[in-house]
Amino acid sequence: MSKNKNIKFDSKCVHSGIGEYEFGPVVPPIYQTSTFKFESAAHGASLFKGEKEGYIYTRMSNPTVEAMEKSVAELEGGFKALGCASGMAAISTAFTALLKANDHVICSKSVYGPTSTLLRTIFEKFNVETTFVETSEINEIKNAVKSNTKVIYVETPGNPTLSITDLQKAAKIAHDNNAKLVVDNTFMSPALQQPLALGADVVVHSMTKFLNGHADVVAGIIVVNDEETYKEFRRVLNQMGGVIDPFNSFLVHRGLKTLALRMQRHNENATEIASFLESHPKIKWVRYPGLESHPQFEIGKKQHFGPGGMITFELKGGFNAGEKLMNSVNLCQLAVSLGGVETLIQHPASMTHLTMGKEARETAGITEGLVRLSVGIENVGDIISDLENALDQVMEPATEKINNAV
Ligand code: LCS
Repeated sequence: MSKNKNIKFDSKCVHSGIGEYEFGPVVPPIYQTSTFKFESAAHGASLFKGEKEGYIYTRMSNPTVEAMEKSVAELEGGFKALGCASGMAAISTAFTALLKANDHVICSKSVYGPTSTLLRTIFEKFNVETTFVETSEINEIKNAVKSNTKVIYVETPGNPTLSITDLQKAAKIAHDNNAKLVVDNTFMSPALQQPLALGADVVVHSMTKFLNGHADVVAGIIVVNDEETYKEFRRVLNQMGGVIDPFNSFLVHRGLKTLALRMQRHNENATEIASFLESHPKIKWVRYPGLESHPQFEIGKKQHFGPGGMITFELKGGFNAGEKLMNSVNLCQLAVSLGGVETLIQHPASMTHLTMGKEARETAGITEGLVRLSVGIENVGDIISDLENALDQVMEPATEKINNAV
């Protein structure tokens, strides 16, 4: 806990997780070591038995990792957190800890492609069945519940459709049926959405994105609400082995200090860019939680502390026009991933969501022409002129011209 429990979120970003260290540094040192010396054989044995507290081996725990974990747990309002090697390591560890053969999972249709593929291929191999539903339609969750449903897994806003699920309602369905609600909070970060306070049992993140914020780390985290769950997840993570390393923990912890500031700028820039795109004649539709045209705008308003930095849209000219746009940007970078300080643009159907397959993409609303923008913290005027110039390179689609002429 921070020295002052009552400080606000932006102050917590700066101060949380920082303890006392030799020589009094204000930043936790990087304990770049795989192992820790014991005072004696008996001391080593007592650490392994759990009779004494202390560090043994970095896969089990490490002070630099712990400092970052404390910070994220505090920002999410959770009991404790477990740093993982990637977002996918966090997600697969959470599923492994919560599921056994013949269990059933309900998962949002619109999730990061490999999350869907993980359930469809690897967990299916172990006889875990998954039903994919549009979790923004709360009745679809309710109707999918079976007697063996153990996990309701929600990504909100979903990647890449940005559909928003009412977490309070999803938590009630989970708890009425003895299941756990697991929420991927990657797209919002705890600065904009705190699922545990809304009833979720477990939060996962790709810290590769907004939490680290600088596109220079691959990392993940799981946040849990109670000691029993923490112990079980720690045991599973230790055995599966997908832990974060001290240097990446240090970088993420450094990134967290500016989380509140960065998210504020992501909100401001994306709000302006979403309006610009929505009013542009070559754009067919725009999806952004801050636009009133978003189908779950009201849920977002209630559930979020800001609309976030992610926008999806489709050009009237479909995929070909989107491709031309992506090849014509200059300041915006054509790359997957998201949540960094730089604006990124990508095409989910041929990139991040390729492995899901066409059918799963179609039912999730991931159209072939959908383009995803992760709005950075550059000057918003510069981002808009880059998009404007790129849109100028896009030809008017022939069909649109005909329609307009009629
Ligand atoms: N959850 C969400 C919502 C994600 O967007 C991603 C990665 C992951 C989990 C997995 O995290 P990782 O293992 O990569 O740290 N999303 C990506 C994307 O949309 N483009 O590239 C990666």
